[in-house]
Amino acid sequence: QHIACIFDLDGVLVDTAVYHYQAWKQLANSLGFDFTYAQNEQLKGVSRMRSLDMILKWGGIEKSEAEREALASLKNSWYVAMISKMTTDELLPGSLKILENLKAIGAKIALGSASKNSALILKRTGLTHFFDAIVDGNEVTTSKPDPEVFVKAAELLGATNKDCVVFEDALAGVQAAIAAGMYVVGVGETENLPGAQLVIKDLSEITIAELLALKNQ
Ligand code: B16
Ligand code: MG
Repeated sequence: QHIACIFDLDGVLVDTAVYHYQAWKQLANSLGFDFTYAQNEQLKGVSRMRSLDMILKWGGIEKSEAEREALASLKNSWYVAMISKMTTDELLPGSLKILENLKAIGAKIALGSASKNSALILKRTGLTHFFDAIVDGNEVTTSKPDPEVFVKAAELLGATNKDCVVFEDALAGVQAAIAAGMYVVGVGETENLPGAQLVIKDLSEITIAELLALKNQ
């Protein structure tokens, strides 16, 4: 099958958003402020340093470059402590099944994530072996909505961009996939993911047959 699938990690395959939220909240609280659930939504798919900059702005706080590096490391140490205890129970609905079914038809599978912690998360949740290529925050210089992460993933898979289907829960990720000329399946709410060819609530809502039809239309 001439189909290659590129999966975002947080919010598509695994439920790590709650841990990012807890760790950022703890950091903001330690600096004497808080942020809302709606603000937290804006952090999805956004890199660690950009997330920190947004949070500091919400708190009306300015920090030097060195202080920002230290704060980002502190947040990450709390986050890593949390994800180190993750289990396969934290896979989102349909993740395992779609990966198994794609493997069964010989489709190529890549990860395209902004996270620098993807290796640990994949290991803890037992997903590592499904991936023919892994591109995450350690490999890219420009973050989503720049298409770099998905373009690199396609290159590693030996697939042309138009043969790739990207699964994304963040608007920046949907925009990145469109910029790469790929098909996008949004995971979440339609109103949050304009531009996606199809939006599903979670991966249990799509079959391989539907996926092939989407790509061939
Ligand atoms: P880390 P994704 C993104 O992962 C998350 O959605 C975002 O909340 C996080 O800030 C970013 O990874 C960086 O993560 O701090 O672990 O490097 O959705 O692109 O898989
Ligand atoms: Mg995501």
